[in-house]
Amino acid sequence: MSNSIINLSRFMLEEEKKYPGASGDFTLILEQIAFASKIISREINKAGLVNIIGSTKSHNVHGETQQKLDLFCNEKMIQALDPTGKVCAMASEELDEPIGVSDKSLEGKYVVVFDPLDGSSNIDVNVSIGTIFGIYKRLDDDDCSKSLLQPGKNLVCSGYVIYGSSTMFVYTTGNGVNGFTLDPSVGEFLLSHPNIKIPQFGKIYSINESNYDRWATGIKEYVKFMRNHPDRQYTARWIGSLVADFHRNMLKGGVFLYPENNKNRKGKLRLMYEANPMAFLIEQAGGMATDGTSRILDIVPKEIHQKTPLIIGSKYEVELYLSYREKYG
Ligand code: P6P
Repeated sequence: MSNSIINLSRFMLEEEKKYPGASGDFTLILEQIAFASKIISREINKAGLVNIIGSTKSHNVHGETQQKLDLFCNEKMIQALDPTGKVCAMASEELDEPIGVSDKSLEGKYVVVFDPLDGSSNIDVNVSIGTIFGIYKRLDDDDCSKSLLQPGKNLVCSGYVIYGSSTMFVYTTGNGVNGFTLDPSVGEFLLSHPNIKIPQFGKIYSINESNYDRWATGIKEYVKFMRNHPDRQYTARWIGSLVADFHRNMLKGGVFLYPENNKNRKGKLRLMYEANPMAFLIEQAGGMATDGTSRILDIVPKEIHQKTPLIIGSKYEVELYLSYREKYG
């Protein structure tokens, strides 16, 4: 591929050529997610100026107050995907049940899971937030919604969009991780971070230490060790937006932890549209993702909104966590 400026569309077409039998359906889905993210980026970047900031009166399935932008972003993702006729089912953090698709989509060969706007509590204070998505092939089953409950190892694509100092589209189809930065002047995502690899050792650990007293002993001992590692100087960073903490750690090296605690016994993050897509990305970038006992991508889901502990990042720090849980519980 020449070293000229590569936009996302061209990159996707080059990728598609590697699959001679490709119908273009998958590329269209990905293009539409990128399109929706541009609309979302535009709204987020002016959220402070229009009456779109603030909470609605409604709550999602987890009982969390839905911000106006949450619902806007959810709607844009659905509007972008449904008309393609290539997606036969969708699941979103913002809706209790899988999203019914229009009749013509019933023949769609793919299903999509997404968190349309992760980190909502940061919207009103202008901190980075993101969209997370995963794409599966439809299983040979008439009931398309069953295809939404696949383990993460079946993902054919996952990615996120981070709405921060710039808007970036980062995704994998199993051939490495590539990052594209939005140039708003032309409305194009341009390849800015080719073939992202996470350092094997990090300098950052990300965990909400206000949960310290609710943790099992192994987690406490691990965090105490990270504070005073004999060989490595770590710093703590916690933005409170998974996409932002994850993105920084993937580029700089480090570990993000949201383990179980005695208030959130299954952890807080959702398996299908948060942990799995990030786990696919981090493994493609050379890192690891676990729930403390199993590889995240191996977990067989039981329901679309189920939660999981998530420890994800550089191999050294994740393996060290596993050793502490094995030793201390
Ligand atoms: P806490 C945002 O609500 C989120 O789902 C993730 O994006 C973030 O990492 C986590 O929850 C923050 O949780 O308990 O620190 O507010």
